[in-house]
Amino acid sequence: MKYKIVADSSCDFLTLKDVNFEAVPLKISTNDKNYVDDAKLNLSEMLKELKEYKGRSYTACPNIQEWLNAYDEADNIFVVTITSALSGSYSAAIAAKKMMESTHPNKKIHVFDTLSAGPGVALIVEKLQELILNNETFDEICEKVTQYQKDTQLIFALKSIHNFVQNGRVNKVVGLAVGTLNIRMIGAASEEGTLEIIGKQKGEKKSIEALFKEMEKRGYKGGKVNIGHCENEQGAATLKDLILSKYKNANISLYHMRGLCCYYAEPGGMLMGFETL
Ligand code: X90
Repeated sequence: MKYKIVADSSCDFLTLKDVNFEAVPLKISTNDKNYVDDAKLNLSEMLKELKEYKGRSYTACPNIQEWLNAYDEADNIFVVTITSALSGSYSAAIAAKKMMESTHPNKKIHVFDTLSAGPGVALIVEKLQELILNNETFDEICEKVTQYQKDTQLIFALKSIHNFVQNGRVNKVVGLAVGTLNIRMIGAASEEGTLEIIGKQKGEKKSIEALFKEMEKRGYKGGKVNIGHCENEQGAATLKDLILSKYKNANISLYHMRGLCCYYAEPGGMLMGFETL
């Protein structure tokens, strides 16, 4: 096949229909065990073990060699990574691109730094899929997806950001604000791709309403929505119904996220990527 999409596992996809696709896993580890965020990961077992685990846990992005392996067979490759503001995934993907291009000058590789995570990354991957299936050229696709990124946003509600704080990815003061009984932190991916806090809400119902309000405030007009959750099917479904009650034709996908996003979003967490077109 002519084109290939390669994304790190923050996109939550294991496969993608009708296009050549590969997910490169990030890793989650404790001092006792490593979890690879691929199709073989037993997600519910990982979440259960992490809940019981008393020590520290970590994550690691794909290394240069892992990206290189995924660039192997195709000639036109689109690479999609989690925000470079919180992970080394993008830098490793760029380093691998440079190495591959020096030995294979005819290969075309473009790396997108999504400045987002989870359902935000998924929107970019799906847009690439759509344009590839439309038979657009490599350069056209790069241009359109770069524009499309500006027309998407990511917001979320989290019950805990313990793992963010533990891994030094937000400051402690922010971390202390949540974790209190029944408090949800409402946040967004900032323009720079960092975790930005918008406010706090008490309880699930209020936080779902706040998410809906926030998406409209940020320019949602009935476009596509990806809702990813971690052990919160019900909250995600309530949010979906709320969006549909006003935007009847909205195209909304709802799914359980994979290892990396679940690790940081933590059980109860919900992320929403949406178009502002
Ligand atoms: O390189 C690594 O070890 C991975 C680090 C990833 C850190 C970010 C994970 C985000 C997962 C959680 C909530 C959304 C925050 C979005 C901010 C852009 C999703």
